[in-house]
Amino acid sequence: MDKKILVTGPFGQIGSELVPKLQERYGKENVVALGHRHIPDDYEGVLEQGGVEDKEFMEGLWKEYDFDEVYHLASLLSATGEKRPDLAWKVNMGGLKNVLDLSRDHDSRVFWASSIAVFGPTTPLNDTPQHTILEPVTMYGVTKVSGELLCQYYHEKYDLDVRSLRYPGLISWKEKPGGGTTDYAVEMFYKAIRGEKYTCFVREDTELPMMYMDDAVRGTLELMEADNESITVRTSYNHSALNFKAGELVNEIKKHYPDFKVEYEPDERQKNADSWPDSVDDSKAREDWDWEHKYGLKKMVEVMLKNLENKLN
Ligand code: AKB
Repeated sequence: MDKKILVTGPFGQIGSELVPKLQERYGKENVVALGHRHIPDDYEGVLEQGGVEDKEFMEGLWKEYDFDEVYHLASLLSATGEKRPDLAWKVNMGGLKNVLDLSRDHDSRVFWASSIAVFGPTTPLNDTPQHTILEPVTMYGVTKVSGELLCQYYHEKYDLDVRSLRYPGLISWKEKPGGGTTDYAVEMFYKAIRGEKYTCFVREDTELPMMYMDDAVRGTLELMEADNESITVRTSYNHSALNFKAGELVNEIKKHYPDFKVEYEPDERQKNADSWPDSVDDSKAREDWDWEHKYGLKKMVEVMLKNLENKLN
């Protein structure tokens, strides 16, 4: 029998790339996209519309489709979460609780998106270990740490098969990120190609872990396909590829666009960036389910520019 899959947040930065991959693997008719407000005109596939925090609505979905797998991506990100902390709590925690409860009751496998935002100023800054101090200072980070503990609790208490990744900043060209702190890394590419000056909202020396979207999507699918026995982390895996300072990314883009100009005007998002690690140790993911990234800085910039040039021209 075909696998039925639910994707929440299907039209965001990750979802818009994950959904086509899932449709290819499992058939368009088997992947249900749960959209909320913004539904792209060109989406082809099964669509439902509603909020993840609405329990009755979510119960109705499970009754109708009896999902085997859920990719729960819907979330407010760090910058929006600071503007609307109550809403961030409601959507991020309410949505996850509903997904975990229904998956427990219907025996669905869950993927949930966590983030490097679980870390905070007291976390070791370099090569941040898998098991370490988690004292985030953003509401987004607070919801991600709480969510990780809830996932582990459901696994321990109810044997729920829940898997998760702490995504770094994700760099992609299909859909722009929205409401995050790492968004500057994507915005730069748009400005460089359009021949416009970029005003960067973090300092030049701000260093963060980042990843090209193809690696992130492949990692997500590989984690979900891994044998149950090989998964030893039920909070969320550190997931890493590359890390660079904002100024280093500018220099790499300048190799292709020498006239690209950037000025730095840090805003309130600098505080979020400063509270996150420079680099993350993801050896547990590499040991447990053979995670391997494919894109370093040079290759990521080349591919990103090529794809975005095609898209914009
Ligand atoms: C954000 O900047 O909020 C996200 C994240 C690191 O989770 N991209």
